[in-house]
Amino acid sequence: MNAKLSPGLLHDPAAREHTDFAPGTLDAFWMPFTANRQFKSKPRLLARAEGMHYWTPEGRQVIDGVAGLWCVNAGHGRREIAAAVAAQLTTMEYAPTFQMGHPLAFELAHRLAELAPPGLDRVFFTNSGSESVDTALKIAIAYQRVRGLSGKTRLIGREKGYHGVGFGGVSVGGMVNNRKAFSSVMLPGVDHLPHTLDLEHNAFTRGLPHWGAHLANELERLIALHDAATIAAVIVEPISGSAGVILPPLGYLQRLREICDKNDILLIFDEVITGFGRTGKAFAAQTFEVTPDLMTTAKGLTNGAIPMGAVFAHRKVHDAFMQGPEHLVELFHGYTYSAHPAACAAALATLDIYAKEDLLTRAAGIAPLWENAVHTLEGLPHVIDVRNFGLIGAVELEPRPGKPGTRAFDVFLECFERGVMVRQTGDTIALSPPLIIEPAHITQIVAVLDEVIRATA
Ligand code: PXG
Repeated sequence: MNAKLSPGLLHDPAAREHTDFAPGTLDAFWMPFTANRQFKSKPRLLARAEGMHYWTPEGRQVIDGVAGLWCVNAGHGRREIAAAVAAQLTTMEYAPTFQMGHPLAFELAHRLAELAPPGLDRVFFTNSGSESVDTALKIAIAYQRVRGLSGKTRLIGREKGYHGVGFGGVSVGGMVNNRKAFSSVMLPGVDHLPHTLDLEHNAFTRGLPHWGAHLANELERLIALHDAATIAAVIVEPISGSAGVILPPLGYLQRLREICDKNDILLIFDEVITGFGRTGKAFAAQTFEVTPDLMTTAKGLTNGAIPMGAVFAHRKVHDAFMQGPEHLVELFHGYTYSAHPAACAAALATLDIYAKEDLLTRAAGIAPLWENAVHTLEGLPHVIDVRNFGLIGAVELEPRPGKPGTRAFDVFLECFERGVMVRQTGDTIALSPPLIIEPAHITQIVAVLDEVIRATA
């Protein structure tokens, strides 16, 4: 190892070789969703990536069990994406999309509309999942207003839901740590459905649980409480990711759809993690055969290479806005970087890879092998549930008395030491590997998890 790495040297390509930091080098970066002081006392750095793997600065190979953060669906280091972005940046690095346009934005929206569930063929671009969620919530409320139903402003989310970190997203979200500091400044008029995680009835179910469809009927109770005339939309993740992989019971999403239809309420699917092949079709809406009115996406849209999100709107929602005088702006919403040219180039190259390599349906083929592999972890010490669907897996561990989350965190750390990157949330280990995963990778990931769970007290 060379001299200690100091802040002024961080830009140096040779920095990749360093893991020995001079005091203060890591201080300035206030890290997101991270125990900053703990991390900086023993940093875990990634310096390079290719295919299914990351490499640490010391050159240690780590298999990626979580596709970065559920986003690198086509695997790492895809040269086609890098080349498309580089070419776009040298041709035209930026163009506004407010009262102007550029060809890639229209081409991308068109390509996405072709992939989308039936009717969801109008696309609004954002830069992240959080922005997609807040955009969809605003579209839902504005949609009711343009129809003359301005009393329909209430939003219904779900306990344990994760919809990003905007004020709209945390208000409809249901993860207490993301909410409690902001509880007095949340959106008004929000209520929550109960979550569908139930170990008593469903522990160790393979695929979708059989018990729990009736939990969708709680929407009828909320409607009886608030009245449908006050409710704009219901938002749920078809499969919750951040809360530790919570699956929809069989028939649950269909039931939500029926109740929304009966009561003239929009249904929003947050497909930020389920979109782009994670469940075995392009979108979970297609896998579960339930079509929402609005669908939020991000992550896999650009394979994680450039930040971008997209909200898919049903044509009926979009067309409701296209009524007034034609010279007026229909929706007062948008971002400087909506449909950024470099992001569009990355997304188009990503869609080409997905098509060429059949990645959007690949999870369906490999899912049985994945399911069998992750369910071998049943019966290990402290394992209280194993859940799976498509190329998603979760192992829930019994919390240590009085120290929730620490057991799974220790498993996460030790897996990283042994060359496997997993994700910890509460006492659940979540898995969502790149969709290019091969059987040998599955064997390796599960074998290391098995060893580490056995070794973790
Ligand atoms: N909706 C859903 C369903 C998400 O999973 C967001 C919105 C927000 O996206 P942005 O791009 O604003 O972060 C997400 C994000 C995890 C994990 O470990 C999941 C997310 C982010 C970080 C970690 O499960 N999902």
